Amino acid sequence: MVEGYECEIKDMSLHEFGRKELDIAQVEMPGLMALRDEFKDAPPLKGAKISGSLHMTIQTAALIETCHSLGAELRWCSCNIYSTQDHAAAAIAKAQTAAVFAWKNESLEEYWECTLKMLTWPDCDGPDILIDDGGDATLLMHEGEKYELEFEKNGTLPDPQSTNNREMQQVLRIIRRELENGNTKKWGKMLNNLKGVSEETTTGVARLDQMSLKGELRLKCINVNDCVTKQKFDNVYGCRHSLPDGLMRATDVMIAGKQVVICGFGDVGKGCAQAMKAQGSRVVVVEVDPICALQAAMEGYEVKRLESILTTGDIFITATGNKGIIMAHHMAQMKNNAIVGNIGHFDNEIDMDGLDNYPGIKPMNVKEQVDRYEFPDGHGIIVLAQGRLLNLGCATGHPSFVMSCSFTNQVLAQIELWKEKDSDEKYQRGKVYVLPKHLDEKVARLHLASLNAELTELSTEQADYICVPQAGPFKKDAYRY
Ligand code: NAD
Ligand code: RBV
Repeated sequence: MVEGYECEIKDMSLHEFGRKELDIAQVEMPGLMALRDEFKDAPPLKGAKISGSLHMTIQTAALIETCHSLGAELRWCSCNIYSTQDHAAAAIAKAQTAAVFAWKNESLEEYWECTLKMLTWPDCDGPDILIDDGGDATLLMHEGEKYELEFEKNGTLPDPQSTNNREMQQVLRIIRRELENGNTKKWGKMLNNLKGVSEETTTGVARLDQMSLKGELRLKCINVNDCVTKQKFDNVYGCRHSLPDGLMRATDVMIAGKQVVICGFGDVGKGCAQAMKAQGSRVVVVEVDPICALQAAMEGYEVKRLESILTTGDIFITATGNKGIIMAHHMAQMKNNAIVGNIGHFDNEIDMDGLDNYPGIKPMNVKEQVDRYEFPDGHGIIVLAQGRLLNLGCATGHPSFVMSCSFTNQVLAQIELWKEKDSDEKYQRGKVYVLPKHLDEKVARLHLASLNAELTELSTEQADYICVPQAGPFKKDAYRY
């Protein structure tokens, strides 16, 4: 590991490569570049200390440097142990546009140590605003405060062995160590100081909503995922691009002709199914929601239960954001060399523990992020990225153009939270908000020119006739796109 100006990365010598790719990416990220230009004379994030937990990729580097150019100071880590692009981390560390703690192939212990460092600012209580992807940083702070209150009440410390969940063991280990070191108010003070969080992904938003419902959420939150220009672009078209990218880089398998099973036909599943269909595969969808199941059927996909296609499927992809989707006993019944991968945020969609502990199982590493598991009868399956999101584990995640849409929303959310830092009128702690539609339309507008798209304008008569303002918003909030 290279340690220096507040960074822990794999290899600083990769910085030139990272910078070259970043320069190319910026041309593909017109939304972010437009914000840099719009606010160049009055940087709206001036004075803000931003902590970020989001895949440390080239696209994220462009997000970091946009926030930096808008006046923020940043500390960053990845939100997945396999998703960092080491040359992106090196470019940021070299330019010192953020303190970076991330490398590809972290252990779980390293991952949570990086999260701790990203949240711990020298000489103050913590960050002013947070960018989170999946909610791990938010979780650490809230769990931390919970145990601080317990400790204050009766001196008890969290016990990492009290749970079988390997991630939670690390969370509890870190919280315990901080308490033992006398940092008994760290997380509470951090939460009090924090002006808010903007959350990137479906699963992170689900976590925030649950905490809010239970009255446990301590932060003002902006749900970036539900911006139309995020959810209906990144989740759909991003995955449409990066699922086949991950599959091909990992296995180079011929997708045409194969039976591909997509579990979950939400936004991500829709993009995945489209990509597989376009490759000439026969797509089968597994769904629990009758509306999504009917949508899948109307798109021409077969809709089946997993059990019905276990022995015929060639490629199985989970995209549900739920847990326990493909279990070890399912994998045991699959064809020889069936490929199993997940593109949902967390690694609990595929039962990796069950597979690792399957009686007589023989795991064999083929290459980075590709493992073959052989069952006692001699047949095996190929698992991608150990069940973690394969588009970022086996490939480089979504491409720049679509991430420009997502990240322009992220920057707008950060500007909002910072602008409203001294007031509780617009945003209140414990609640989750979405950005107004006019900003969503602005983000889309910023991306049209580089695709040579010509936008038609409404006449005043037409605008009156359909009852919308001539310059938008063009749809009601409930419109589904
Ligand atoms: P979504 O809610 O739109 O879709 C999930 C779908 O899964 C729903 O239609 C739901 O009915 C279905 N589902 C739930 N449980 C199921 C089960 N047991 N069997 C079959 N189907 C089931 O969510 P989304 O926006 O599509 O996101 C899915 C996941 O992907 C989330 O974890 C999200 O955070 C993640 N995500 C990943 C990337 C990436 O780059 N890898 C990008 C965007 C989102
Ligand atoms: N995602 N980021 C990238 N290239 O940086 N690719 C995908 C990238 C994000 C995407 O927004 C999704 O919601 C989230 O990763 C899931 O962790």
